Amino acid sequence: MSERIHGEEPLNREPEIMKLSSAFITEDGYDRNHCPQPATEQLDPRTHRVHIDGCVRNPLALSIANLRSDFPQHEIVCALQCAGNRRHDMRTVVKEVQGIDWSDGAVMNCRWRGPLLKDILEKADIIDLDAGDDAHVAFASFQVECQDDSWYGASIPLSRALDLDKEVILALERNEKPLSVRHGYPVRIIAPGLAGARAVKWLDRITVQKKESQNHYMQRDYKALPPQATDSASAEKYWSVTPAVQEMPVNSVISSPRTGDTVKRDNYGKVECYGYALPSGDGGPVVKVEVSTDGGHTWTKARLEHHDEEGKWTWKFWRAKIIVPPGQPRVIFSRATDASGQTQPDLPPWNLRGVCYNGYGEARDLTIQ
Ligand SMILES: Nc1nc2c(c(=O)[nH]1)N[C@H]1C(S)=C(S)[C@@H](COP(=O)(O)O)O[C@H]1N2
Ligand SMILES: [Mo]
Repeated sequence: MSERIHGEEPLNREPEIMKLSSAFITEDGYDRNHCPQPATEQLDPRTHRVHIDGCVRNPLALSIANLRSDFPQHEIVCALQCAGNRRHDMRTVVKEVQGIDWSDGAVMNCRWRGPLLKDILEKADIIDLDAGDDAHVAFASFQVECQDDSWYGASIPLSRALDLDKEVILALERNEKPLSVRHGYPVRIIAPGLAGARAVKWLDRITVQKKESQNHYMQRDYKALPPQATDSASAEKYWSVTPAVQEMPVNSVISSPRTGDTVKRDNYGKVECYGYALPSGDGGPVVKVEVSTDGGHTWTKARLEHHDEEGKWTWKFWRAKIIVPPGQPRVIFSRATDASGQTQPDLPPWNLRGVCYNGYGEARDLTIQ
């Protein structure tokens, strides 16, 4: 097995799942782009500015040096995942969906470092918006034209941006090195627990405003449309009334064995399986993963691997040795539960864009020897 390249221009790829599941901190992370990557020369850290504007008394234009030196640096370890992760499962288990055929590698668990968005907004001095839950902080990158819009943008609720516990940062570093161009150099948003689509790369502008970002990728993509939206035409009337995906759901994946594999049992008649699990929004950490070999009737607890850097926002590796009778086709399911009590359903509602799929992790069509 190898990495899966879904497209070169723009670059969309996911690493090979066993490799991805072999290190707690991900070096080779997936790439998800709605636009070509900006040219490296274009991203000059000496001239790059992040503008802070909108409903603020003190608009700012911050250089990379400002972001690094004028604010305390905050480090978090968190998973970043595309809302389209596991779309392949929704397509094959339920029915056809629109979008890149992501398997389960559109996620990375990394160490990110940079100033807190909260500190920057405080310096910009927010004016009382009087907009309640509609108040949003919008992020924009104007560096390159996107496929469905001329720029890339997203927004998150202002309340989340100002909540210290939510740890939203302007990341300058990934895994103790400056961001690579691929992952958003010189600065990107990292909003733990939220869909990757909100983690705007090559960040140019932060705007405090009374409504969501009006960018295409906030308004007409990354939404779990109701099942009545079955094609692009019938989806039309639902886009404006369906909420944008923000928090990601609890999830788990079986990294080994994989669907279609032939597996030899050990001397005790057992098969070893392992994978990763992800908490819901800010409901982490994952506290339990179970596996089933009888279609979900009975479950066995998997062992959760401890890692020194684990926390509320990180993924969790799990491992189990389970008795599976010889023969085929055999199926193994996994099911994660997080600290907030959220548990994976067997099947979430189907949605046209195949986002937020979190049905049981699965390995099907196994031949057990
Ligand atoms: N400027 C910009 N930011 C972006 C995107 C993009 O296309 N352009 N893609 C978003 C999506 S949908 C995801 S899932 C993550 C992917 O981040 P990565 O490429 O570092 O894995 O970036 C987000 N930020
Ligand atoms: Mo994404």
